[in-house]
Amino acid sequence: MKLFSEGHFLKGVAVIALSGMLLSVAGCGKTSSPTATEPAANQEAKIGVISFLSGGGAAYGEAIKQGLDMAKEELNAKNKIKINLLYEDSRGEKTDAINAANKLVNKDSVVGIIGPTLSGEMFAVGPIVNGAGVPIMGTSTTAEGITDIGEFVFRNALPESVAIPSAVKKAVDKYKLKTVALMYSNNNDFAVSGYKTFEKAVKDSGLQIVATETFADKDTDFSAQLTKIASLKPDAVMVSSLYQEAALVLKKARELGIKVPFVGGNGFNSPQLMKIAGTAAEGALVASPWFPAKDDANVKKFVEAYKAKYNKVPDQFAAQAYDALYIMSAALDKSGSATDRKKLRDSLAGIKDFQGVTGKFAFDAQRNPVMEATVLLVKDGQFTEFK
Ligand code: 1QQ
Repeated sequence: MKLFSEGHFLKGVAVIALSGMLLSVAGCGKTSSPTATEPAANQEAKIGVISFLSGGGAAYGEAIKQGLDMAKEELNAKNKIKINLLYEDSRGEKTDAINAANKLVNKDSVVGIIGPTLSGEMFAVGPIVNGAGVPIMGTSTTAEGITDIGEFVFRNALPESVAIPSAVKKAVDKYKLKTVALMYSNNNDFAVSGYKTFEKAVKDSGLQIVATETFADKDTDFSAQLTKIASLKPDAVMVSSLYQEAALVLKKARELGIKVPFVGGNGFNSPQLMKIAGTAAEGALVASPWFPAKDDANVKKFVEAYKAKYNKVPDQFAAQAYDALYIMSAALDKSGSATDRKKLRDSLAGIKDFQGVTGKFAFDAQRNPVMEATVLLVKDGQFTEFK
């Protein structure tokens, strides 16, 4: 099934061997002419979206929906295959995500699925959707092992295995860290995976871990864990959780006099972190492929259009979702069909040269993104580039 091995891809041999299959598209409006069968005009592609649209992490899902809706409008104004997005709210719950996936696959007969939002949800629905032969692409699922679920599973979310080590390295270099405390939510698959990545990254950097403290999703009281951490005086604290818990951890930590830098995982990448934590979020670090102030024409155009439509700056989740629909649409066009799931899968797997708002993008042989992270620092309530 694989189009070519990772070795080939890394050596760049594939670029020559498969140049006929390459696809070059640009976010904000430009797609190359399809190289396969020219799609008939006005076919409709039904794409299911499973998203965290209500409950404690709904800001992630809302951003994702806004990014997708904006991309859909732009794409439908010019492309032959028209996209219809069928939204299902999973509330961040595995059982709801499974029900949504079954409905989209069996009842709505979607050609592909975008989502779900959380890695834990993807671990629950991925095997079902993959087994049904429906391509599914996570735009925010960053845990280890997501695409190992199967060959129909893709993601354009930057994996924590790439993001976390780059944030840790920058923090270590800049702040000359020697000791750290780790904290994570132990009933969230993404957070547990991120914790393991943090642990490896800090050990690789030669740091000493003075404490490892856990909590659960929806917890609101972190005083016991943070009182212990305060007494151990680490040089930094690393937190793997969604924004709600992360923001409350930051608030409590500052209250207890813990002034050191906090390094977060992908859960930190929502403006909700600053909204809930206020000034307690100052100094938090996180790696992301998205930086809205980037000096890049595509990024500027997207940020302006998004601001005009939604009256706010797009966050990472909006940007990755926006790119994801462009990637899906380019793959649909290239497959020449609005309904053939297998053709869409194979076409997606061939995306190698996509220029999106989150940068230059390709799927590697394991259907993970090849893209770069920027380390961001919360300063004056904004994500700024950490230099
Ligand atoms: C995951 C994540 C979350 C932060 C998405 C909202 O990265 O679950 O994988």
